[in-house]
Formats: sequence, C-alpha cells, structure tokens
Amino acid sequence: MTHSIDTGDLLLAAIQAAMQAGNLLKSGYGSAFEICCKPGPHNLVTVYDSSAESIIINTIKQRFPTHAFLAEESGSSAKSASPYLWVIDPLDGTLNFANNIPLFAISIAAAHKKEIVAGVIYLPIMNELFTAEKGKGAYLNGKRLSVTTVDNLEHAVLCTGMPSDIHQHTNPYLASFARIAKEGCAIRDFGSAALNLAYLAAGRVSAYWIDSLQPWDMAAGKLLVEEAGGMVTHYDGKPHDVFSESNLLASNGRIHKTMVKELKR
Ligand code: 2AM
Ligand code: CA
Repeated sequence: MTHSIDTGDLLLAAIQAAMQAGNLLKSGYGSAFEICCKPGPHNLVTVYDSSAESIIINTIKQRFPTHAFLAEESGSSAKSASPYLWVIDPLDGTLNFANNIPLFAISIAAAHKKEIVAGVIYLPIMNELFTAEKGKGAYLNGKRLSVTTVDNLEHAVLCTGMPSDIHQHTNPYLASFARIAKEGCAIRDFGSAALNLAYLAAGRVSAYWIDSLQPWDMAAGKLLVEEAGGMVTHYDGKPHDVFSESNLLASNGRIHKTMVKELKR
C-alpha cells in the first residue's frame, strides 16, 4: 500500500523546481537565442523551454524518484506504477518570452490519482509566485487570494486566448468574441493560459475563455482558480477534465452562467 504524501511536501518541491527554472528563464530573457517553430507560425520553442523542463523534472525527481511526469516538451514519462503525476509547462507564453514581453509563466501541478492536489504558477520577471493546495486556498507571494465579486459583463474585465489558427477558416471563436464584446466588458489577451488563470484567481480579471488547451497549460491554474473561489468548466458549463485537450471557461462563478450562454454555438 502506498501512503499518501502531504500536499505541503508536493507544493514545496514544485516551488523549489519553479524557482530554479525561473532563474534560468530570467537569465535567458532578453538575450539572443534561436527560436524554432513547431507546426504553426505562432507556435514557438526555444532552448529555454527544454532546459527549464529538465531542471523542473530533475529537481522533482530528486525528492520523488518514482513519480510520473507529463510535460509539454518531453511528453509522458515511461509507465510508472505511482499514483502521483506531475503536469508541467516549463515556459507558458513562449511567444511573449521570445518577443521580450515579460508575461510568461512556469506551471507545475501535482496530481494524485488524477486529482490535482498542488499547483504553482511562477512569473519570474514579475516576481509573482502563485501557489495552491487542494482545500487550503490559493496564494500570491504568501497572500491569500480570492476571485472578484463582479456579477455582470458590463463591469467585468475578461481575458481570452485567440486561437492560433484564427486566420485559416471561419472560426466560431470570432462570433462568440463579438457577442461577449458587445456586452460592454473589457477584454485582454495576455498570451499565457497559466498566467490568465493565475490572474483570475488573483481577482484581476473575472473570466477567461479559450478554445483549446492542453493539460500542462491548465492543471495548476484550475486548482488556483477553484481554491480562490472561482469555477472552471467546459464552454457548455459541464465539469472540466484537465487531462483531455479541450476548451475551457473559467470565471469568478457569478458570471459563469452568462458566459456559458454567450459561448453557446
Ligand atoms: P503554448 O504557448 O504553450 O502553446 C495562448 O493563448 C495560450 O494558450 C498559451 O498559453 C498557449 O500555450 C495556450 N494554447 C494551447 N493550445 C493552444 C491553441 N491551440 N491555440 C492557442 N493557444 C493555445
Ligand atoms: Ca503552454
């Protein structure tokens, strides 16, 4: 029988790994480096994505050698019998990083039997460390977070992520964007899913929607939002599964129903 690990120990390992990878990203930010394209012109990767990922995985492995990993650059680790899985995005917002825009994040989540129990989102240039443990709240640099209390779109600041294939075909995203914009809210696109979810948890925006995300983009952010009192679902309002590629609607809860209505296709 495996004994369960205290979520505080998982969180500590995640913080340590995020700070170490953050030092690397700080050293690379603004320097000259090669930028490679994954499929799609705005889907970039740099040596910093893979190096930061190695630092994170090695740091966590030192503490928890038997755990499994799912990470953006290296994918899924070899089959492991462990009920613990680490879900990692070493550099979320690579396009920002490569264009000297300081809005990028390291996202690390620990799952036990597919339930996210600890999460860290670290914005190295902004010196902002967002942390959450299941059932114990969400924090920014040690200060407790809660979502906004805005209950209508007219007074809300929202954020979204534009699909990278927006130029290729008539996209339902544009129609829903127009419907939401017509409600009179302010809309931002900060270019990093993890950062957007952390900002929602911190009460800086009241909702976030995006057509398609991968587990590593959203695992830590979902826990942060929920622990700050917010809600994360699919566009149709159904419970969200972070382990499948899917659309995502996160909000402060109060404007969730309205957003579901606006996103109906
Ligand atoms: P990535 O840079 O690691 O791909 C951009 O809006 C944010 O959403 C980034 O965090 C980006 O992560 C993420 N994202 C993931 N899949 C996406 C997709 N298909 N189109 C646009 N953004 C996506
Ligand atoms: Ca990402």
